[in-house]
Amino acid sequence: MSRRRDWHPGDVSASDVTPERVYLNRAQFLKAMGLAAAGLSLPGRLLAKSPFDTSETVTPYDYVSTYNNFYEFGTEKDLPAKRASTLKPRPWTVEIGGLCDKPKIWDVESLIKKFPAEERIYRHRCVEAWSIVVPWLGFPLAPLLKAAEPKASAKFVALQTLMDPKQMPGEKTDVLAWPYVEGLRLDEALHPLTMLTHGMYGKPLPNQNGAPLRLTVPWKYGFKSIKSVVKIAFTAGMPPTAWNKAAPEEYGFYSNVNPSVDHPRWSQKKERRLGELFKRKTLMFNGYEDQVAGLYKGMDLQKWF
Ligand SMILES: Nc1nc2c(c(=O)[nH]1)N[C@H]1C(S)=C(S)[C@@H](COP(=O)(O)O)O[C@H]1N2
Ligand SMILES: [Mo]
Repeated sequence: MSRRRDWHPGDVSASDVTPERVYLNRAQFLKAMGLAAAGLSLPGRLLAKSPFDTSETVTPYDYVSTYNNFYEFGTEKDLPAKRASTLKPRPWTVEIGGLCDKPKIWDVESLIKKFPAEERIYRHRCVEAWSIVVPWLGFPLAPLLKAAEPKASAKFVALQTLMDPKQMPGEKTDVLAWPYVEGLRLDEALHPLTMLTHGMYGKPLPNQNGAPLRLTVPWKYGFKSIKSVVKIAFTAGMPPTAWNKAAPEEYGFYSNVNPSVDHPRWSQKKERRLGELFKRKTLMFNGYEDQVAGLYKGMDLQKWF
């Protein structure tokens, strides 16, 4: 009997699902994604617990799909789920360019076919001090970046969300400078924890969670995990980021989860896990310290917040 409470599509608040049940759901997901039809064997990692999984309780699907930050659909948490049906996640292309030898415009379908889907259960900590635990489906960003053959001068990666006020009505307002942009240092982007995600809870990603493809960087505050990505570019300098432009004294470029660096307007020491009554302590690097602390060796994380 697994100690971990688990999810399954269709009854996502259920707990203690058997490994067989998880297997079936994962197999069904692959079938739905066309992988079984394409004659590909099921990647072993989908059938077992990933070494990247947290063993913490998965947050019920209803929280994760109805309590969202996605300012392109409004600034209230309930609005993305109500309004994001105007987003058309197919057809969709993602351009990989900038300082690289093999730039390419990928169709999202061919990306998903080329890079095998993995399920990973990650913690996600919003800078607003709430958190969730989500079974994402996606693939590590590193092989996609390497396929573009970045030049030696490439030190950062800049990412951009779709700019289309018809599909994303919030882009008609001036709450942020659109399109939403984000960035990572190249070594952060290549870290094995960094994923491009196209599904969750065994199903394709709902629009409000960033369909068809969003970044997932679990040791950073949630706003680094940019949604509905259309462009990824290698750059020499630190790229601008949407929240840093909006309030530089509140949101730094790195934005690593760090309970000892408070936001100027609130503490970051604790967080509310959606669905739980009592606050829990926020962990350094959101609990991924063993994996990522080496990236920031010798850096003053009070300065580089
Ligand atoms: N394009 C875009 N990406 C975005 C946001 C946004 O407003 N626009 N919000 C960010 C914030 S603040 C958080 S906490 C997460 C929320 O992801 P979720 O809705 O899947 O939980 O998305 C991030 N990515
Ligand atoms: Mo957030």
